[in-house]
Amino acid sequence: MARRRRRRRAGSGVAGDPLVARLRGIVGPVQVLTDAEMRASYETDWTRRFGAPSRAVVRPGSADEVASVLAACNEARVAVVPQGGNTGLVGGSVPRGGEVVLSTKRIAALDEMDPVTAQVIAGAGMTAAALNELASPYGLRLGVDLASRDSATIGGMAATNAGGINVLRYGMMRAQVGGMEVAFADGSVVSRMSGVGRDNTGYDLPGMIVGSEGTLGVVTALRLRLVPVLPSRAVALLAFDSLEAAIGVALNARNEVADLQAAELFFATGLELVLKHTGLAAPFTERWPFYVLLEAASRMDAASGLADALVNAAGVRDSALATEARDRMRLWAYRERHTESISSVGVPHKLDVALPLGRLREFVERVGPLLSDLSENAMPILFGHIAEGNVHVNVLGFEEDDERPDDAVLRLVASLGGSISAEHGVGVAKRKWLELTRSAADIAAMRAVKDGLDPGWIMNPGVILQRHAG
Ligand code: FAD
Ligand code: 2HG
Ligand code: ZN
Repeated sequence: MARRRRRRRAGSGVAGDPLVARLRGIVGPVQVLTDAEMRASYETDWTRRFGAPSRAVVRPGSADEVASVLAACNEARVAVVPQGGNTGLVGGSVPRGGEVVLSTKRIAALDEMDPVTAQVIAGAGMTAAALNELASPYGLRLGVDLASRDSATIGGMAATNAGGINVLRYGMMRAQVGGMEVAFADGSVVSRMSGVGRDNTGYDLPGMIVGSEGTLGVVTALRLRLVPVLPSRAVALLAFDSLEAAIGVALNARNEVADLQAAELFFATGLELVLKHTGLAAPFTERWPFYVLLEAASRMDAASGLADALVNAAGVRDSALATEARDRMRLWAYRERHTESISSVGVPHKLDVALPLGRLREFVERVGPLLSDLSENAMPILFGHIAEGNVHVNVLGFEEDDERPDDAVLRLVASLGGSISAEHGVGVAKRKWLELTRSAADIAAMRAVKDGLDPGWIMNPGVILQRHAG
């Protein structure tokens, strides 16, 4: 399943490829990339674990062009991999070999900004950071925030139902989507963009496209609900020597800090890698095994609510509180720079899982020994969004193709009643383990949807589902 990138020579056979000629006719010759060097960045994923050569990379500039590209590929029965910012972490945004990559990067225009309803309409290829920059003069921003904000597109975030750091306050991407335009494999385009507050006319197609990871259609535009930019922000970093205390304080904060918008957990192993990679000074004079980061935001004085709630928090061994932007960013860096720091030392197996809150501690305590039993080189690094029990288990020390760590961790998660796919998606990385938490009837229903909307299985085949089971 996981594969090392094997590059072949540029555009072999492309000169006479009738599909490539047709795609050039649709989007213009410059927007169809066949040269290996030009295609390279579209063919390897962020983790460096997934990717293979594509047939071509096509960069349409409008929904109509997307629809025509899909219709052409459908007729030719050539698979299409939709791609936004290519920051996905489960191998769903890059080819497995020979597909057409459909990049949405050129479909990134702002269509409408409505400060009265606090909604925006924009092209699917707009990045989260660009959207926030456009919304900021109106005192608004996207309710989902994540460390990949500069590259991740709103289309990709909808396609993966992205979560990030503010889910406990604003929900995941599905909660932000107020309307959607989507192109299907047969070249049809469905637009549900009215923004009417109550509309239950039939099936919720946009709701189903959210989280479908490019397997049902290509999102071309979105109407998104925005949230206010809250000017007063405070971040607390807390150190613990007991996991139970760390989890307890973080979960209590959800009830006790009215303006809480983030609650994150990380561990000494991850912090050490971050310090080494970034050169940041350690947050405290002493090293502690467990760290919780809390952020509150409000119109006025977020700090006092946070500080009051923490005054009697049990088991806190050291703490830092920051209100100025530079200080807040420094505390956040200890948490947000985990992903790049891990990547700087190897290619990890990334297992984005969620546990029922009551089983979180048991999971954290069992997962390390479980991996050590598999290999003495196992190096698990855990961190995540603790309010929803979302743990990012990154495992170093195993070959890329060795599925044992994935299998062991996902089985443990399932046995504890958790989810094997919390916010990054299933992609190709976890497809094999779908049955752990989805029944045969459930998978059959998903297949029926896939068969109905994409009968030729050209939309990102192999992501979430394999055409022929197994
Ligand atoms: P891509 O990576 O290009 O694609 C992801 C999937 O969506 C693929 O299956 C692709 O086929 C499909 N897709 C993309 N665009 C479309 C479209 N327009 N229509 C249909 N399908 C499409 N994720 C989180 O949820 N929370 C986090 O906190 C978080 N933090 C991250 C931090 C870092 C440093 C990195 C590198 C990644 C992080 N991610 C996080 C993962 C990633 O950023 C998200 O999954 C993001 O939503 C992907 O957006 P993208 O535009 O890069 O999509
Ligand atoms: C985060 O929360 C992202 O920082 C990335 O979801 C997680 O690298 C990871 O495993
Ligand atoms: Zn995350």
